[in-house]
Amino acid sequence: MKAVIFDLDGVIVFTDKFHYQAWKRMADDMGIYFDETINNRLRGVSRSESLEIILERYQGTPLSLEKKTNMLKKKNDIYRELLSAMTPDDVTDQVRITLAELRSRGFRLAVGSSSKNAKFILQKVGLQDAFDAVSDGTNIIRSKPDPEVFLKAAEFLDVAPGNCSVVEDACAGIDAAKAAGMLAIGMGDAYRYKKTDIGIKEFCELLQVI
Ligand code: B16
Ligand code: MG
Repeated sequence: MKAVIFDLDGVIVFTDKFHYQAWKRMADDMGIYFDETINNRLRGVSRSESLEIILERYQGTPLSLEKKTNMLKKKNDIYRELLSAMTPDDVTDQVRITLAELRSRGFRLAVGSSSKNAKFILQKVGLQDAFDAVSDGTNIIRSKPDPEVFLKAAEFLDVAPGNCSVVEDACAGIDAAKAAGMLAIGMGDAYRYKKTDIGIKEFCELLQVI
């Protein structure tokens, strides 16, 4: 292994509570039922695909593309406002120490996130210099489970996909890592997933498994 690619939400930071609050406000305004179980289905999924999942419960007249675009903007405006309150305290010491130790062992580190807000989040939590590359929702056409976001990360790092590990919390992200030909390390929801190569319960276990 020469490189480690990290998913962001659910691995490095926990922004799903902000996604939930933002989608909930938008869904309530539209009279659409939305709860935490539905929110769990949005992990690792792009913003526009998330909206389609939420709209499975929508029973009104068909929505125009313009209306959907407005809904996505509204959700993101609320989400960014919530994100702006994040500080370096939103990253645990365990994560910071483990990242620094992996780097000192010579691994190249990247972020591989579906989010278009990834760089903003990294800056808010003071991790903008902790990675050698960031591949995110702004440089891909297809989101997870497509391997594009991880293949781009490997390309940015100039490391062959077969020499990369991915750390993910979403099953769609593990599928993407395997489709990219990478070692898939699963945490949280992905800990027991059938395609996960190695499950870890704590972030610092990376120092033993890589
Ligand atoms: P945005 P990850 C993902 O981040 C989130 O898990 C997912 O819930 C979200 O819809 C997606 O980013 C897009 O985020 O609206 O900020 O572009 O887990 O891939 O780091
Ligand atoms: Mg995630």
